[in-house]
Amino acid sequence: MSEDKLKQLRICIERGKGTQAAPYPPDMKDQPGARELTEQLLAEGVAAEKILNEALIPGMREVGRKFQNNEAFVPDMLISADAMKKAMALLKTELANSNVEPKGTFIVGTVQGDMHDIGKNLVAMMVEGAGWEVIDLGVDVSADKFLNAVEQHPKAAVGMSALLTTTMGAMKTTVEKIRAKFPNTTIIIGGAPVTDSFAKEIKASGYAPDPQGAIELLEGIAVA
Ligand code: B12
Repeated sequence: MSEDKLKQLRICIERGKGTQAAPYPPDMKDQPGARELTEQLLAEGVAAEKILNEALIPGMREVGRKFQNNEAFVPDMLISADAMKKAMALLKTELANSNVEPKGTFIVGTVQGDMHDIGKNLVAMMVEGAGWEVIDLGVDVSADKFLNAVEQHPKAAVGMSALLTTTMGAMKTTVEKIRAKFPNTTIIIGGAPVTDSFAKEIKASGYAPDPQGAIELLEGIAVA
């Protein structure tokens, strides 16, 4: 039962069906959308991580594959992203773990020139759920804005996301700017085009391919 719903949810993300009331896509009219299915799965006791890993992320991955093959276009990615956000808003409360002392502060943002925020939001949400205080600077964040946040929270760790090969350069500039003033700040990076060797090249503290990896990095790397 839950397996069918997970599959249906993955299709909703892929097709951009956010809610039951949404008129798009027409062939899914009146069917439950990402919001309703997520609500039902949570009510059935399915773990938020399972919903994320088995429905939401694979759904988005499929949209990306179609976009790459010219089978889907920017508007398709946008409605899928919107459906994903509707589901993620419901998972956020499940993943947040509010009544513990924060393990540290995590400043996160998508670098300058880059508007992709789904992966960054997931990382923020999971790190918060793991017990960190999260300061989310949003998207298109300049090096100065990152630096400013570190100046206000000098003990914080920093996470940067980039989804475009063209914005990876902004990560380098931002790391340099932070390191010039705060040489020991923990800086972790991620996003589809980013690699471990790129992290080493730009002198970031580490790279992780997913939110769980981000948590492991943050908890493995000592934060002053
Ligand atoms: C949705 C999407 C969009 C949406 C974004 C909506 C939003 N609010 O985010 C919209 C439509 C706006 C968009 C726009 C564009 N996009 Co786009 N987009 C995507 C798509 C389909 C999915 C991205 C996504 O959300 N994935 C799901 C999340 C969960 O995965 P993720 O972001 O990789 O994050 C995970 C990890 O990387 C990691 N992670 C992420 N951040 C961080 C940070 C840290 C610190 C750590 C440790 C880990 C980590 O954890 C996450 C969870 O596992 C990808 C294709 C793809 N498969 O990646 C293309 C893609 C990224 N887009 C692409 C392009 C080209 C564009 C545009 C230039 C298109 C255009 N012609 O206008 C614009 C650029 C706009 C801009 N300036 O940023 C290309 C990039 C190619 C490249 N190599 O540079 C891709 C790869 C599509 C493709 N196959 O060609 N896009």
